[in-house]
Amino acid sequence: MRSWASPPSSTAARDRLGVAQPLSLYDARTGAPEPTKPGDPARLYVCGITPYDATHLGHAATYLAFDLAIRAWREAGHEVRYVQNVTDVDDPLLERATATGQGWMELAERETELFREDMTALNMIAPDLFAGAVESIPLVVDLIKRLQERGAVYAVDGDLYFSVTTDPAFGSVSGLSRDEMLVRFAENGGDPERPGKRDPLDCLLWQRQREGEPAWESDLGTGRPGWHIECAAIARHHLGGAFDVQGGGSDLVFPHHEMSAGEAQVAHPGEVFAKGYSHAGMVGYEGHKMSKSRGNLVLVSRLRTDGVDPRAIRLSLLAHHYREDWEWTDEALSVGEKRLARWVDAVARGGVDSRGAVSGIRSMLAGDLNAPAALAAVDAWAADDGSVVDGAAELVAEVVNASLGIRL
Ligand code: 5CA
Ligand code: ZN
Repeated sequence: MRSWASPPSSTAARDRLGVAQPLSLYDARTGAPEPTKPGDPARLYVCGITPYDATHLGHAATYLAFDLAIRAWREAGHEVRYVQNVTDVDDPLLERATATGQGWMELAERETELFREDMTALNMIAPDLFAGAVESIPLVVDLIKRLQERGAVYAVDGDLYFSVTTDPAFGSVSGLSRDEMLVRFAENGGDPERPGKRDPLDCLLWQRQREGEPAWESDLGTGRPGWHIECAAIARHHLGGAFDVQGGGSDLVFPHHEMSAGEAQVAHPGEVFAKGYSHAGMVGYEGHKMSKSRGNLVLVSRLRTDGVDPRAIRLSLLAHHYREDWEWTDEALSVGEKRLARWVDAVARGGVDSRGAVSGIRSMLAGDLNAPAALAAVDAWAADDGSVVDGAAELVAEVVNASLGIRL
């Protein structure tokens, strides 16, 4: 489907400062920051929205984390290929459409368009490929057929399941115990109790048509794709095997990222799905994870309608390390607004020698995207009222634009 217009990619900072340090990212499998060693291009897949209530600040925080990663890779001299999906057919979307008397396609299209507008306003680098689940059904069917050839698929009342025991590496993404997996699976769309399954953790690949639900004809029968296979198929097809980073929020570590990796790896033996698995923390609001199902949302579009500068929203999110779980408050926004005003003012005024500050920003971001430390480096520069050095403010503005995505 159509992506959004990416902000212009500027090489000004790189031209003046040379390439930045290589990017390290925390990897779920090792539980530690690991140096990324991207090929040419660096290949990134980020799990996209299920478009029934877009875009809350939790979504925005997650996409911002990976926007920073792309910027850090670019500053380190890499080209980046970025793929993001849209889960434009799935249970929660269909349920919301039914509950509100809307067509599911119309709902998905409207919320996806709002998401594009929000991402554009927030200056987020656009995916090179923005792939809907519906348009990707042929890829899903092909991947399931490969799994069938490997003996990894069985049917329960016409629904097709992935047999997790066929994946010798199953569990290596999340590192969870089987008991923890069972809990998380039940909480996140899984069906451990369903009679007829070989293993309670086996996950749905293809759901035969249910009355009143959309379905597509295929060699697998008439039905629709399961969730995990959607990302496995889109990522594997458009990025190839062993791509650099699979990203999303930490709510996706299990089952989603574990299952999609397992499915892709069993279908393509000997080839890892992703080289690294990177997750953003959960943004909460009013004591709970911000979520469409709970309805405790602060929407980016609502803040924009209220006249909030999207740069201030971005700065409010950047004030928290991407791996942290944190609570959104009005105070968080006002800190962002004040910081934006101070930075704009400092750049307009001119500033002290900025070479230390800008190398600080780039190295903080290269080290597992430490945005709060990068903001502190700009704060310190902006607060220094020593003698003005020609060109210093322009250099800060270039680096803040290239690395943090804030145009001053
Ligand atoms: N369509 C699937 C992924 S394939 C999905 O999880 N959609 S979503 O709309 O629920 O979430 C979109 C992205 O935002 C996911 O990467 C998810 O991990 C992340 N996300 C959802 N809620 C939050 C939150 N409260 N804080 C941070 N990130 C969140
Ligand atoms: Zn996904």
